[in-house]
Amino acid sequence: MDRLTQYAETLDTAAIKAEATPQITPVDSAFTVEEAYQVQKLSVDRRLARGERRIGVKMGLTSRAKMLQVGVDEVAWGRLTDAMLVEEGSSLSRAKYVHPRVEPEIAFLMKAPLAGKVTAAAALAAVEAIAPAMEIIDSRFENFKFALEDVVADNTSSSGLVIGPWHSPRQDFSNLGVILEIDGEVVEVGSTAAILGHPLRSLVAAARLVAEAGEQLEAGDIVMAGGITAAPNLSPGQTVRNTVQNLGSVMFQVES
Ligand code: OOG
Ligand code: MG
Repeated sequence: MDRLTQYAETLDTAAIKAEATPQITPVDSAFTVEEAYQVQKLSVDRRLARGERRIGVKMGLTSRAKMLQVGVDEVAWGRLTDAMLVEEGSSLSRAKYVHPRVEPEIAFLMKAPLAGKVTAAAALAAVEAIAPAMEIIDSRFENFKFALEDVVADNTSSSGLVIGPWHSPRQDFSNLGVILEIDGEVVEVGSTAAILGHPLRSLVAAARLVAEAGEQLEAGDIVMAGGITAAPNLSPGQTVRNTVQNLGSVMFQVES
């Protein structure tokens, strides 16, 4: 088995078992970002071979707050499958994760394919709807510590997503207030402007990055725009809610 296939298997198994695995880059200094994206694809292909279905992509590290929290300052993307969907208003089990965190985000629903170098106007024209959302991220690496290559190989820590009510994108969503609450207490506040200055820039970047991998955004795809604030840890018993100005809110609970 070649080393990239080996990394993909290790990361996929770590996710299934909810057990942390050592970082790759400290022992393989030649590991490149390009190879890391190959590992990501190999690992998600294992999920698809088990019957999971591709539902879209996620952008990561699109805000200063996120870049600072994990010490990686380059935008990255990952692949989403139906098994990662957490029903809005439902409970997830803490035991299925290594060390989960939650990010307030917004999501795009695509109505047309999009790929390559596109303008913001073209990206907007391909959007059916926008929604308040949360991503549950769970690095498979020990201590939630990684370099860019590691986190890309690990499908950018993707673990779950919760989507709130869909709204028309024919509104100004460039600077909407965002409030993340845990058990009714405000733990993070921000603005959709934290996402690269405008969330549409994240969609433009997604179209370019997936095209570099020979893929495209499809009609019906969900695109997660990226965390707006730093991501707090999740623990059993919590009720977590993200409220986005004009878009309403989205919530889930954490069980043991
Ligand atoms: C990497 C994934 C970051 C986001 O929205 O910025 C991400 C991580 O923090 O583990 O999903
Ligand atoms: Mg995210």
